Amino acid sequence: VVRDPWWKHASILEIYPRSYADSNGDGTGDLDGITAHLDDVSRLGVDTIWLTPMYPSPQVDFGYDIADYRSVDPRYGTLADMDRLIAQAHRRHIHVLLDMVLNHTSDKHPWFMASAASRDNPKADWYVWNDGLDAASPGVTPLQKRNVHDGKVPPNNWQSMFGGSAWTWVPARKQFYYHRFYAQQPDLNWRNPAVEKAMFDAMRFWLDRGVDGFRLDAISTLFEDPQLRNDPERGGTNPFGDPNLDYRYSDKLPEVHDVMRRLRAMVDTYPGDRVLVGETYEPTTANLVPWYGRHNDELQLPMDLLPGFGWGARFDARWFRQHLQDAQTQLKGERTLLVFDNHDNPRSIDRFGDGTHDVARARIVAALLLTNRGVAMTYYGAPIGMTTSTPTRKEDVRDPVGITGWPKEKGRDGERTPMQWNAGPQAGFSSNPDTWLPVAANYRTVNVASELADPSSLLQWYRKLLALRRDNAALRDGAMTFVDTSNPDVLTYVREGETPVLVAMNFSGEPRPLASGQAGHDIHTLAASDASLARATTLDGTTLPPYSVWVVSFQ
Ligand code: ISL
Repeated sequence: VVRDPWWKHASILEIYPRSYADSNGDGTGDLDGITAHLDDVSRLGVDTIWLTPMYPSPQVDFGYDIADYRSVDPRYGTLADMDRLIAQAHRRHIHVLLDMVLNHTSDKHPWFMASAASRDNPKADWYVWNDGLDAASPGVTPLQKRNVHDGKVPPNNWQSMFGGSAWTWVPARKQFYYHRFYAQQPDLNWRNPAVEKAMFDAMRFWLDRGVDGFRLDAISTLFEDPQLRNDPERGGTNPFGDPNLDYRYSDKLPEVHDVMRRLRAMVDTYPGDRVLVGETYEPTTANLVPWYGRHNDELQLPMDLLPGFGWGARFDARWFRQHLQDAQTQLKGERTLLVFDNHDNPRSIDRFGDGTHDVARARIVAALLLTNRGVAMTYYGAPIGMTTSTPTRKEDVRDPVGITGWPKEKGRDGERTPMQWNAGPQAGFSSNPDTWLPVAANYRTVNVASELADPSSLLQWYRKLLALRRDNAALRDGAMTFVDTSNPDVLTYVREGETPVLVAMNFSGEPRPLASGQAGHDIHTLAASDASLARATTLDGTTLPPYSVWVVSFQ
């Protein structure tokens, strides 16, 4: 018997260490805080945690600017704490994924400090350096002209994702370096084999310590166009006041797939089915296909971020039916990894809510996430319905994206507020009233302790669906068959199996009849958002209350 690798059925919880649990009272979360809550992770019912970066870092981008890939930031603990976290997680059969930032390091990483010191040092070619152009040369764009040093401008119009030029001048080298993100996040030069070796060695360091895989940050951005061509302007301006660019020449270059294949081969030398999850922002399902690799030899789990981001995802039965169908038909049986929530985007409860039925709609989002055939990923706080608490005053903003982009772009603090454990001081996150971001105002009702005590809470709904995903054979692995496929309001599918399971979701604010074409079976409700559904006796014609979900097995 060949058993599926564990990750094919994983339920992953993203944890933002700064915000999960503060064990030492400094107002910032830490590793011991996470370890202390592993029983809560088990109780929720996920089997995998992904920690966003906990490595030593100046914290300009809250850890996505790494200064040492083989240690732990003292604010979060020690390497011994990390070893204990991994061991304690494994004792509970929880897998641990770490974040791996391959595109860039911190500008305080010793590699960059050496590289920036002169043009001839052992690390001189580890980053993307360029002499620039004479400011007076023809074709120089206005954007380049904002960045003149010693009569030189950057070689092209590339912009940082976080605003301003993507090139920063270093007087010691009389050259610019490229940074897709903040200037404090210089891009590594992936055309230099020494860089690849150093980064793979860093990953081996953690694989040897027992981590079960990595979430690869901003993975599409590793390579830049060798000719450094100008990105085309798309018209209009972005929230930072710069022209909108199409990131054609610094994103998704084909070379990244060669690295992914070598990386996968390296990771596959380890026992225990280690897994590579990718941060792959793609506007369509078809665009995700290349990330799996032509021979399934790249990422096992590229993230499908469509539901978690822009690109037209709507609280709409038709949109999600199409999206889930695309995954079934286009991904050749590979697992999807739907992402609704993460540390970069407003929480889905707010994006898909209407202000009145937010929790009811969140139950549907939970059902979409947890009853589809794929790997599920949720974000800390989503299962209790934590909301986005975006700062209303510039002086309260901590995310530099919000500081430079204010007021059009308010940054990502809103989705990173402290975890709400209970109704006590600081929501049980910290003993210190001075938490790094304020606790959201709704913590007295929206918290783990209150929701555990309430059988009708969103948390109990998540727990129920997570348990079904784990224990019910059809939900775990069964093919998805969509029924009543032109219904504009009700999304219905069957997860096939010896005992099939029907999932029906009414996206509308009106009652709607279920049209399953499955009348006459013996039925057994597995989960129902409304008591009336638990009493239903037929699969066809049963009234689905507004914003309801029914998960029902039949024979
Ligand atoms: O945040 C985004 C959309 O809301 C993306 O543009 C995001 O900046 C990009 O996908 C990369 O994100 C990742 O790398 C960044 C880091 O700031 C993000 O937190 C991380 O998820 C740089 O390391």
